[in-house]
Amino acid sequence: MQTQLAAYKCDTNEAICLKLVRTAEDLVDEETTFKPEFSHQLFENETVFGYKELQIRLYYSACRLTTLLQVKFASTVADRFKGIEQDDVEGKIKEFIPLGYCTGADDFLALLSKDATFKPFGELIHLYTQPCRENDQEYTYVIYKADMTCPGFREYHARLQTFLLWYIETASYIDVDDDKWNYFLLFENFEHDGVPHYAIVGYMTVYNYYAYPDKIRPRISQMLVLPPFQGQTHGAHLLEAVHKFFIADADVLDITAEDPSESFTRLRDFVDTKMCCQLPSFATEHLSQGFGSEMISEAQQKLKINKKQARRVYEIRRLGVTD
Ligand code: CO6
Repeated sequence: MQTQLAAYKCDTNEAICLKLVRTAEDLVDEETTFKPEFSHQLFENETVFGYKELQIRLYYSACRLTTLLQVKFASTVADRFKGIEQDDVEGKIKEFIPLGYCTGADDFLALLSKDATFKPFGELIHLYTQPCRENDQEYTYVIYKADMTCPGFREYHARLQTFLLWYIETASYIDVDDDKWNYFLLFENFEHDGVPHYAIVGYMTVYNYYAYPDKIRPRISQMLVLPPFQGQTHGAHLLEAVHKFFIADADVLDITAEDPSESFTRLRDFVDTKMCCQLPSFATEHLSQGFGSEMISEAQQKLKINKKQARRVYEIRRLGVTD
């Protein structure tokens, strides 16, 4: 009996299928599916009980993030063993995603055409182009700074933040009524049927902490580049653009990060080192003289990088020039 029941145990990291849908074909294309890294915030031990061949489809339109939720399976434990119930998968997911999602593919596809009229929220702060890995075509990427006063952004953010659960181990939803939050969103600008579209690539939330006596210390709280776009330098572009946005603000003392993960630390080291390379005090000829006060003050004043991080950059630069 125990082994028969064990066959109804499902790994939720495998069962959950995520997608960013641009065209109707994407809906049935296995190649566009990606999986969570974590699902423990919803499912204890990242498992659910009671299904065979469970597939939890959580698909989003690439621009508006119109959502489709479908729970598919071959059979349930109740079909075979009377009196034993399966876990309520849909009920659990419903607790975490905003209302208004579709459950039928036809409804979802009918709404997909609305992606053509989607425009990013807020103000454009940076733009860059990059060749696409697959077809070598140049793509344009835009970074916008949004806030909760932008019409529709509150609802859009509620859909966007659902991705955090799958990729940041300790992620939690933020209090969007607190106006000290800054939102930076990165989109890929592509053409479909001659119409420009803006597909979400990633985003960052930054909280404006107070710094004595009259300054702000922005703290990066959440950063996510969606899996289909990871490892293509978009994270570096987003982090550098946000950093430069705050450098230009005279009220900002320095920029910090909340509980940085290993991958974020690597990214920040790369971006900070790249920026510090442009400072005279970090020039190769000064590195042999050790970590000096000139480095600390230049990094602080020109780049709003604090002493501890400036020291890390120095170590990285020093290592880079050591035979
Ligand atoms: N040349 C050489 N190397 C580069 C370049 C260039 N031009 N640009 C970036 N890089 C390096 C960079 O240092 C990274 O090094 P490795 O990881 O050792 O390969 C790497 O290339 C990737 O950089 P990329 O810009 O491609 O990063 P990505 O777009 O994938 O974004 C990420 C990084 C961590 C944001 C993303 O992978 C992600 O969203 N992961 C899941 C969620 C997550 O872990 N978020 C961070 C946790 S939240 O810590 C947190 C403090 C808060 C914000």
